[in-house]
Amino acid sequence: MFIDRAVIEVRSGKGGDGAIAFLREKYVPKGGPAGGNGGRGGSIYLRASKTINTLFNFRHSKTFIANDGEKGGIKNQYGKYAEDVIVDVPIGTVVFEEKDHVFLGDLNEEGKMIRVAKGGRGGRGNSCFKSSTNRVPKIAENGEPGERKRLILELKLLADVGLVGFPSVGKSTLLSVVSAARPEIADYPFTTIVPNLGVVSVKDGSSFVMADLPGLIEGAHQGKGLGLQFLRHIERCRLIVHVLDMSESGRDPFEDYKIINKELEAYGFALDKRPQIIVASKMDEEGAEERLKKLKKQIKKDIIPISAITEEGIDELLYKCAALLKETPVFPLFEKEEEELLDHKTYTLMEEEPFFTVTRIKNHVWNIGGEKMLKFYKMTNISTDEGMMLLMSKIRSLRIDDVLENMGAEDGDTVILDDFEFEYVR
Ligand SMILES: Nc1nc2c(ncn2[C@@H]2O[C@H](COP(=O)(O)OP(=O)(O)OP(=O)(O)O)[C@@H](O)[C@H]2O)c(=O)[nH]1
Ligand SMILES: [Mg+2]
Repeated sequence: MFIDRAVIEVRSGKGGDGAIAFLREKYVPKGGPAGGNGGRGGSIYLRASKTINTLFNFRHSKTFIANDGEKGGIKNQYGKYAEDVIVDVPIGTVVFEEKDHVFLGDLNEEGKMIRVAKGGRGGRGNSCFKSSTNRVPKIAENGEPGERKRLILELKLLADVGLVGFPSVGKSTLLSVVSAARPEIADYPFTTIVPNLGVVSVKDGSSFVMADLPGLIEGAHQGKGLGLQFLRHIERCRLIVHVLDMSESGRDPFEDYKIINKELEAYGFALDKRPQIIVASKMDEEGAEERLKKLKKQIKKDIIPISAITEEGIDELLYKCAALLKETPVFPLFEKEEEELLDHKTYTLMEEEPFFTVTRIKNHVWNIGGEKMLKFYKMTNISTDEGMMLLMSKIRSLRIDDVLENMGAEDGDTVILDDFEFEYVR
């Protein structure tokens, strides 16, 4: 069975809570704040790996969980961060978040990784806060919660050549003749209900992968017949072999040809722009020659006549496929790079005038500015612990740490907001 779609759940770890602690030293009467930061929770990554060929192992909704970061300790001890979890998936897996079907990435190259659930940041311990009015704060941040998502994994067939055509035109038969694949063959429509793959070795020494796809009918792009599900599989084929039935099937091959091409075009993804080889099948049947003659006048393009029974035209077809593949690049499925999309959350806060700005003052020192942010700061009484907590939760909800991270801040960097200072925590 060929499984090409799976739903999994991923849960990244929560950040460890920051600690509240004080140094008590003999000759320092009050001591200073000394609560350490919590460690970052583990993230979850998907990685493309050639060691896996199908999504079979993900068949029963699987859950992947990363650990939480450790709590911060006393005496400024940092909590330990949790290890990230890396899940290997087959090359060619495309990842969507189930909710709203948001595209997360295309794992189309060996070793490529995408982060699908981000580990929560560790909370700041009280030693992080330095203000002139509240020198010994008794507050700490809790760790940021982890993310929980359901993901749809889709593996598209990585076939070079896709056989398309109406049901029963002989697609599976052709695949069985040119490769070791053994698809089901019968004279009723929709015999093939899942795609079959075969490796074709051409006599010139080259080889390619051919996919036998379920038959298409008019309206396939709207889901008719086996429809959409299978148009999806053609997306990655670099070359289309369009099979037309020359037997006395009662159908008009020219009509078939036009209908299928219309379906491909309507589906999008520039399918209609892929090179296409037109094949006239079942040439051993009576009357096939006449029908081919007529078809050639109608289509006015090269048509390769073949018969799976006499093997007429098979070599010619395979040579033609191999030659065209050499000059046909892989088609990009999505225009956007996933790097652009991954951290998109950070940039959704933009108003006409940003609430805050972040500037690098010098190495490891950052300044938060912006009129609105400064106004908020001035109106918050951080000489009380409650006030300071309010300020920190504002900083968190604005995702200022994420912006700092994107700008290259490092763990322990100093962040200045007017006369208040705190540490950046990774
Ligand atoms: N005479 C003759 N019959 C053929 C040839 N190729 C296929 N057939 C017959 O055509 C019928 C349909 O063949 P399949 O290969 O199952 O057709 P298909 O295009 O895969 O059909 P679906 O899977 O339903 O889309 C079968 O009865 C085959 O034996 C051929 O070259 N010559
Ligand atoms: Mg078939």
